[in-house]
Order: sequence, then C-alpha cells, then structure tokens
Amino acid sequence: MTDLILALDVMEKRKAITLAKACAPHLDAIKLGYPLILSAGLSIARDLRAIGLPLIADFKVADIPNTNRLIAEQVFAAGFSGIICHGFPGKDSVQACVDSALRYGGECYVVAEMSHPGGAVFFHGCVGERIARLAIECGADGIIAPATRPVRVKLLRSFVGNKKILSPGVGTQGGDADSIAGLVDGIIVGRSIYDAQDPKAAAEQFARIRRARS
Ligand code: NUP
Repeated sequence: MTDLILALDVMEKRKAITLAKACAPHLDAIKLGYPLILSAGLSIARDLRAIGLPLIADFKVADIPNTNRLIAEQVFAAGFSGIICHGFPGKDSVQACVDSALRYGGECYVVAEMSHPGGAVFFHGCVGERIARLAIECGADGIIAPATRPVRVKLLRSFVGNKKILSPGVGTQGGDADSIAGLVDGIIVGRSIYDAQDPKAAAEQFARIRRARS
C-alpha cells in the first residue's frame, strides 16, 4: 500500500489544524516543516497528535552529529514519530539521527535526491545512489526521492530494497501521483491539497493511490 502524506506547509495554527482534521480520513501521515513550526511553534505537534496520525518532522537536519542528535531529541520528545535528515553531512551525522529515532521508537528518513529543478545540480553523478546506500548502512527507515524523476526513483529502489521511499514533488511540482505511486511507499503532497478549493476532496482524490502497492 502506498501512503498519502500531507505536507502541511500552511502558516497559521488554526488553519493547519482545521485542514489536517478535514483531510485526516484520507491520510496516513502528516509532514510538518519549518514554515508551520516556525510560525506556530513546536507545540503544534501536540495539537496535531490528537488527530491520531503519525507526524514527520521535515527539518532536513544537516549538522554535526552532536547537533543532529540534539535536534532529533527535541523532535521526538515533542511527539513526532519520524524525522527527515540530509545525507550529505556524512555517515556520523545521519547515524546520530537514526540512533535518536531508535531511542524514541521513531523513524528516520534520509534525503537521497531532491525534487525541484535545482535539485539535480549537485545531486547527480551517483550522489543519490551513494546517499541511499549510506542511509541503509546507518539503519535508516528509508529515503526521500523525487516524484518529479520517476526514473531516478526506480534506480534508487535498487539501492534500498524494501526500505521505504517517500516521494515529494507530486502535483504542483509536476510529479504525477499515478506514475510514482507504484514505485514508492508514500507520496508527499502539499500545495495540491492545502491550496485546493476543497482540500478534503483533493486529499480524497490523491488517496486513490493508497491502493497502488500491495
Ligand atoms: O526533495 C524534496 N522536495 C520537497 O518538495 C524534499 C522535500 N522534503 N520536499 C518537501 O515536500 C517540501 O519542503 C514540501 O514540504 C513538500 C512538497 O510540497 P508541495 O510541492 O507538494 O507543495
């Protein structure tokens, strides 16, 4: 089964909670990042937890191991069940996030390659493959790979086996939900849901991909 993950990048606490509640029946997880957390505060995790869906912190953590550990601990202690980190700072930095996730019974995902046009500028020449391999070596739960480049996702799958691939870039960024859903474990959708005239209906539409993998 392919999960539908809402990227909740709205800037207002009440709007975020209303949106999340409305879309919840069609979602498998909610991803929060800097936009919402910087505007509403980390405590929004507590409010969203009440909805009953897993929360993923998209902080793309990319620091030295000790700082990564401190960040990850704050994230998990706040009630998140997953964290996203970058792979380019190296194995020890990724390991710090994975170890923190393990201590809290949470999950850690490593960005292997990014979805936007500029994402290919430095993530090329086997960088994505190397990061995917590193993620597996560290015991991460999976990688983030671009829905905008299904060919790359297919290739990265061969490096991660049955670990998870979560894929942003669907909808507004140009990625096609139906083309990517069968290749990944979860699609991450933001604007195409929360900016839709009827976000709940949009979530329901995307939720058809939840049957894409068995
Ligand atoms: O490579 C990435 N691309 C990407 O869009 C890695 C990400 N974590 N994201 C995030 O996914 C991005 O920060 C945003 O929260 C979400 C996609 O949102 P949207 O383009 O569907 O609005």
